[in-house]
Amino acid sequence: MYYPVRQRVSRAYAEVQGSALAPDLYGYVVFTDVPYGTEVMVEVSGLPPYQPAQGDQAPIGPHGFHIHQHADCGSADKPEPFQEAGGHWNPTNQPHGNHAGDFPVLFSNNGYARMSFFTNAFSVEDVIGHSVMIHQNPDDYRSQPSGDAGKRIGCGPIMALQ
Ligand SMILES: [Cu+2]
Repeated sequence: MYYPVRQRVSRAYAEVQGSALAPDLYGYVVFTDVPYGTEVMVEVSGLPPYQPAQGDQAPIGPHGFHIHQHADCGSADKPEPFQEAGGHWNPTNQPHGNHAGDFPVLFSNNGYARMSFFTNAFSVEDVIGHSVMIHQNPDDYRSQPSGDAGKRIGCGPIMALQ
């Protein structure tokens, strides 16, 4: 059996920059059109050190990870960074936990994370013009509207590739 390589594969790319809360954070997310959906691959370094929960303070890490509405990662230095990116991208009007851009949490390995996963919740084209966002705290996949994932530490506008 012969398996032809597809002539046209769509990809999108986001370069992730840290906010003042994680100034060394840097990395990328690649979205690739695959059979039945989209593969999302992320590689980042410079995540903050893990801190366990203390009292009513949420743990730092693993990190909530989502698609947000706007491809605008301005105000990296404000106390509440990246507010320009808006709230969660939620094209099908679902509760948080089932937003199209609700991703698995990102686990840090001494600041480094690498993860890939599959989703059929969107195509590559759908996410262009939005942004990826990494949060300080874990996502509980329950609190509305954004999983109580805390402040925004990394952001990248999603752009079409090639
Ligand atoms: Cu988010």
